[in-house]
Amino acid sequence: MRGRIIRGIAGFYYVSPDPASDGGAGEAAAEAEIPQRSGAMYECRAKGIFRKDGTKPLPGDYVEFDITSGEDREGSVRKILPRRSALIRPAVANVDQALVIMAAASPRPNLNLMDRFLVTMEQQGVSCSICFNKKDLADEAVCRQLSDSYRSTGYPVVFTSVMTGEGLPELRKLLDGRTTAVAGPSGVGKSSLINTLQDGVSMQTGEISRIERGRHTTRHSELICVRPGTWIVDTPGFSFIELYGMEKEELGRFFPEFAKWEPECRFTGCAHISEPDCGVKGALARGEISESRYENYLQLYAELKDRRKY
Ligand SMILES: Nc1nc2c(ncn2[C@@H]2O[C@H](COP(=O)(O)OP(=O)(O)O)[C@@H](O)[C@H]2O)c(=O)[nH]1
Ligand SMILES: [Mg+2]
Ligand SMILES: [Zn+2]
Repeated sequence: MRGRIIRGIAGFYYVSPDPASDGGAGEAAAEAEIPQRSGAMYECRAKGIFRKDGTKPLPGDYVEFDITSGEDREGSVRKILPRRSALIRPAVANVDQALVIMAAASPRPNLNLMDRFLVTMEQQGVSCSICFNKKDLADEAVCRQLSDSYRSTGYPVVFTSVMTGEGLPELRKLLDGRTTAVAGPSGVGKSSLINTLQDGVSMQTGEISRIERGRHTTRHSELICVRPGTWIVDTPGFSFIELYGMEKEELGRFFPEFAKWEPECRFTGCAHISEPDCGVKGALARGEISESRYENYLQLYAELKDRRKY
């Protein structure tokens, strides 16, 4: 059997079987199958091989597994299929993109946290989109400002409201056919959004899922199948992100809107802080790079500079 690990907890892996590998079920049956229903999930142990060769199954992994008890829906993961990608923070395999969610209002958007997240994803080579939720609670002017702040970054930005349904079709299109790691601080509407995005099955996630989700969402990532082929990774909410594994000199690379202007910097390796004839600062002065992005760059740069070297 083939399937996808949707969650790993304390040595157990919950595997959603690929309907196409399920005893010759046809295309139509595959489409009809709702993979996250608890009835269709297998609780698996991993075979000892993984411990020996040092690989550990991750949520998001496509695997081959053996059914050890069909009745109890138990199995054993035999093989991890080749990974397209693996995120380290959060630890998830086969993610196509990340979506960072903030509320446009209540709680007020924390753009510093947003930029930390975006930098971390750039560092890991994952493309990002931005969602400002609770549009119904925010002033037009605030939304325009948020949108302006990220225009030059190239990140897709969507404004949504679970309340009015605004922006949801656009968000769906962004997620369609891909595996998206969703992140954001708590209270911004992540759970509400994920629930409304599911094709009317949010209330059918089933016993195991319902019980364990409540208990574990804060510490474990979990894949949710929105539609066949479209997955959302609900990741633990965060309130602070520290940058790891980068030098201050690299930081500028993780602000994609800087690249266009760096050729205009007089000095190669320009940090875009106090150097004369800096293309990035020129773009900032003309409003082609947003002030909040640049300020967050300065803050992160200072943080990396002050970090104790070990
Ligand atoms: N007005 C408004 N409230 C929302 C919206 N989305 C979520 N909420 C509310 O915000 C609160 C937090 O939502 P929740 O989904 O639990 O956020 P999470 O912590 O990010 O998962 C709940 O009371 C939701 O009903 C929205 O678009 N508009
Ligand atoms: Mg939540
Ligand atoms: Zn410069």
